[in-house]
Amino acid sequence: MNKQNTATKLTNEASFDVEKVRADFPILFEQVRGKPLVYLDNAATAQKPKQVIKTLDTYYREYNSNIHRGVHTLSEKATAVYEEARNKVKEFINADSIKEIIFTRGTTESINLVAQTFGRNNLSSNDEIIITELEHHSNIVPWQILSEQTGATLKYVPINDAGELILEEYEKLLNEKTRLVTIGHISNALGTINPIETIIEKAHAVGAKVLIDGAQAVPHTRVDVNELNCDFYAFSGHKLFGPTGIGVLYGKQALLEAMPPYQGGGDMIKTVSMKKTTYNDLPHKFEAGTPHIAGVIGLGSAIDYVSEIDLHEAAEYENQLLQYANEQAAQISGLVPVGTAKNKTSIFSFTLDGIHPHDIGTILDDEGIAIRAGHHCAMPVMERFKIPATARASFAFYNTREDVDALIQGIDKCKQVFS
Ligand code: C6P
Repeated sequence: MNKQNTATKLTNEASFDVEKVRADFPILFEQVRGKPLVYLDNAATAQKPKQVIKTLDTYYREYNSNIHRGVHTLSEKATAVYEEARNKVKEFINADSIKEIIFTRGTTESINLVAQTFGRNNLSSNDEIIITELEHHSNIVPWQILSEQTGATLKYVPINDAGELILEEYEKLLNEKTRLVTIGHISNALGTINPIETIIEKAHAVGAKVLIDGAQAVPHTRVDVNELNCDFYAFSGHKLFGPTGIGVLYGKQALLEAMPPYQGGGDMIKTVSMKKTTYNDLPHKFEAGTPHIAGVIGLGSAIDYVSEIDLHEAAEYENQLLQYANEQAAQISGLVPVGTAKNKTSIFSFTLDGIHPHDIGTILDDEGIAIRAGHHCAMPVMERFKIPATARASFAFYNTREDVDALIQGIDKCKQVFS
């Protein structure tokens, strides 16, 4: 491993050394509105460790160059580091080959790529796609567009009052017409961890392919695409402590080989004549134009960083923070947690009687506390709970009990302001 990427190694099994980790994230020592920053908007985007920031700085200072094109030293170096990052992603999610790792702009683009290539090539008016009520808009709208284009029917798995998928209903929706099941690994609005192993197995039993939206999962859990046996897995770099504008689509090689290109342009071709174009091999067939080179290199560095952290131990620590937040919040009258799944990650969504979540967000911001307020790009979830919005605090492994205390005090202040 590159020395500059070596993150704080966490060896203590019993307790997570949060102070060591915090020291890696310079922004956590900033002030907002004259108060120390309490960053609880990690589900929207995670902060970046100094190792990733340094990697980006070094790229732009020392070897900024285009890739796969130049014969000069800088281009060769940039190409090597870019492709090394692809290998890191492959190892990180345990894919079989680097051919299965496509760089995209993020989860959203990864899902759109599958809809417009695999989807348009394989679906017609007799076919069905299953998604769920729990999805982020990025895993709804591309399928609605595809339905309009192909006539395929879109079906939704409902959720219960805790925000868990009703698996019996899923089983009822599955049939020989199901071509694709596309589902979030972890809900961004509620934190529900879906039983994707079962979902994948049942979809495969009727011959359907499965796409997993892993945007909220990769920062909290080890993902092994081989073990999961999913057909596609999508995630974004920025939620994994890497740069924005970069993401990954994993796809099984045979499926990717059979899919047409997503966009045309440089790098995705082998030959172009005025009559005909032949396409490049995987993974380049799906990476048209100059890619986000710094983003890919930064993502590689972020993967180095999280690979040094025991994500299982970190998730346990985050769950303790969630539990603590739930305990403290239970003392606050009028506070209603939204999303109470048995198996959930460190997302604390709630409403406060008589106070709009946007007002909660604004008052908390005055205290230097960053949360997200709104529908979280999951309007069907809000519709299901008959609410316009929630306030959402989302924890990462660098958050502390003091952050939770600040949140609870901030919520108390909201109540005072509105009393
Ligand atoms: N959720 C949130 O605050 P992009 O924007 O492409 O990096 O990720 C889209 C996306 C897809 N699926 C899930 C489950 C997500 O949570 C997100 C992004 C952020 O919850 C921003 S809306």
